[in-house]
Amino acid sequence: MKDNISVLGIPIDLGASTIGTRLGPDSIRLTGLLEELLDMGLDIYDFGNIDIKNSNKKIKFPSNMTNEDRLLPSLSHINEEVEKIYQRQSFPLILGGDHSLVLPSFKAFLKKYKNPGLIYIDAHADINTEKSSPTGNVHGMPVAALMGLCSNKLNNIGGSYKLNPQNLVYIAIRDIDKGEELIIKEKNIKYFSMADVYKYGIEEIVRKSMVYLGNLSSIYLSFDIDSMDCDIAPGTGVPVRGGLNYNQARLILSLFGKEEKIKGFELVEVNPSLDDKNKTSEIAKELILAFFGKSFI
Ligand code: NNH
Ligand code: MN
Ligand code: MN
Ligand code: MN
Repeated sequence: MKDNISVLGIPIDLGASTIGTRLGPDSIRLTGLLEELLDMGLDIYDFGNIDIKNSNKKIKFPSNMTNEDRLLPSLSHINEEVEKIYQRQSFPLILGGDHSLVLPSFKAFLKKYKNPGLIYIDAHADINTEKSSPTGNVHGMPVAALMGLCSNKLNNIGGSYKLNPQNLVYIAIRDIDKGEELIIKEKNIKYFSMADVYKYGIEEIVRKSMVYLGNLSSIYLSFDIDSMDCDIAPGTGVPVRGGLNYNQARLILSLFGKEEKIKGFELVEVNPSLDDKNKTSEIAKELILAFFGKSFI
């Protein structure tokens, strides 16, 4: 299935702390990603970018959801558009956009596949609720909303389908808020920290993740570019040191790309306005090509 890809850009930054991830999909496209995928012999159908009404201001709401007024309808709209690409027999590739988009994108996946898994590669856990969030930025909340832990207006975006906490694996997390730590402990959520990455190595982390999710038949991969070390991939809004290096990121994606059970992939949080000469978009392209089987040598 990974030889026939449906591409969708989601140029949103309403959920992020800084504006600019709305430029992510086009910046990644400009690197020639789709042309290189075609050169690899893959079939591509480009659904283009969703039309999102972003805002250049960050407006606070009593709900503690920044930009709530524009964000909620945008997330519902994203869910409808992602469902359209799922009607095509193909492998979905989503280009973000801030990470709030995983709420509607994974809801579409939850609707299509029974009891799916989620592999979440990120410096952050994105499991704040509106109550626990220190920032009010919704890109720090989608995982909690997928489990039904936020307010219903967020939980019910794209339907009331829920992610089972036992079907989630975090990789590369290293910047967790207090409230998030409590939820991860209480729900006994599986994670591999950067210390685990160095202790076991990438191949073993991938193997352990697949074993942990072994009884599931469909898994979604959500890759936040800030899982990488910010000295390597600086074009992102909440940079954190000590992340995956270039080879680790490329290897992890090439190994997950070979897994048949992985049936959807998104790469999010590239912010070209914070980047250094488009380096982060170039890296994003290389990672996506690795996922779809570009050889290392
Ligand atoms: N945990 C912080 C928050 O809730 C940061 C989240 N930022 C991200 N997540 N980039 O991936 O705002
Ligand atoms: Mn719509
Ligand atoms: Mn994230
Ligand atoms: Mn992150």
